[in-house]
Amino acid sequence: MPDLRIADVRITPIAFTDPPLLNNAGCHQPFALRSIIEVETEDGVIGLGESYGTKALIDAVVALAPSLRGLPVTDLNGLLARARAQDMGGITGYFGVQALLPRVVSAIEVAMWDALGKALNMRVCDLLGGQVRARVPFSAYLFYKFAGHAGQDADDWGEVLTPEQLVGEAQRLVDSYGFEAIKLKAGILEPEAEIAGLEALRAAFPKAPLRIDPNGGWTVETALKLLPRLTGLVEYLEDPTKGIEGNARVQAATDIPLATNMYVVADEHLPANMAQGAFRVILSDHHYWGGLKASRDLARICEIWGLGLSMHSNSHMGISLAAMTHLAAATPNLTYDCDTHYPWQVDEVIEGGKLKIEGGSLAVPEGPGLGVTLDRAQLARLHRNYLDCGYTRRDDETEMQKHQPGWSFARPRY
Ligand code: GKR
Ligand code: MG
Repeated sequence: MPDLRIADVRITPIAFTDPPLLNNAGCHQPFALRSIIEVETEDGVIGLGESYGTKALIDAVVALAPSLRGLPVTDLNGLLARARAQDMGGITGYFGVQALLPRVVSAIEVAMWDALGKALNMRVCDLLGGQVRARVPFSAYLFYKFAGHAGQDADDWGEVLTPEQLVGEAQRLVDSYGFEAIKLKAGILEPEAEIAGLEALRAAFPKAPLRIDPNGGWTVETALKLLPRLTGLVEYLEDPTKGIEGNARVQAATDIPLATNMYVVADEHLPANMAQGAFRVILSDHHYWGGLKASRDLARICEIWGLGLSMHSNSHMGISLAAMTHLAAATPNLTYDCDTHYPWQVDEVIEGGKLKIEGGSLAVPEGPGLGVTLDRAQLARLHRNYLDCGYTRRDDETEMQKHQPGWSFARPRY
């Protein structure tokens, strides 16, 4: 029997290049932050995890690490208890103040699963209950974007601000990865202009399931006004307005399912969501729901309550994609193609380079655990980026002001 006790937990912040993608909070910075977590067992098996690169999360993982020594990698309750014993508080992020605890637990929990799988020569999707699909479908994730970062040349995607440019971006993503569903990140332009973008996508891709996500950037009134144009156009409407109450008003006025990765993001939001009939689809994310086990539990809750289920994404590397894929492969009631920012990233931290999304889906990586291993040279390079760029958190608002002086964050905006 292998020695499954934790000998060491390490976290390495990294920064990788990111294009000037737009969203309701502003513009992506030239580098996106992330962290790579390693859980090493007494036998020297190393499990991998990937999480946010925000300094507050890194500090919390570093503070928790010593208390995890000696804990078996199977002891998820022990992990939770030790995390609860720390005073973690919250971090201010893209969705407002977010609890740190489930994020810290998740960062380490994924690496514990990977270590267990590698120690037992079993895949994480098998440990999570068994593989129910060979490949996991992902959607094309469209962003409006500037041609280049402030003061820099245009990147090879160029500017995307018009319906024609949007169709061009979609075509490139569909041609390169075979995506079927298409998601549009909205909440940037005037809402009518964004719906015109969606209509252009419909004309260009008559069969593609479409979604639009203004990140709570519309008022209830705006969302209600747009519903007739969205009906029959989108498979779901993602976070059209702010809060459970506001979205419940929108959901009451339409048969289009409302989806969220912003307002039902923790156990305590579920009762209010069900009582008020707000969101019908949960876009789960193991990075903040408390890990892979908690996400499997969430899937069961969605099944019981008749909620649809899919996956949210942020800018990420291959360890996160592998974890999302194992989780989705072991989740029977995945009802929509998952989101991923992955095509927007050129850097990679795993051996062998980028995982290959083909035909709109990704096969579960082969091999034990998550099926991925660290490329230490890339880890060192991306860690150097982190040190050099000097960022300690994501700041889309300041970045946007470099392109449009005087711009300020507003939610709702329209
Ligand atoms: O990367 O700009 C972005 C996205 O807006 C991201 O921050 C969101 O978390 O993908 C996200 C979403 O679906 O809301
Ligand atoms: Mg969203």
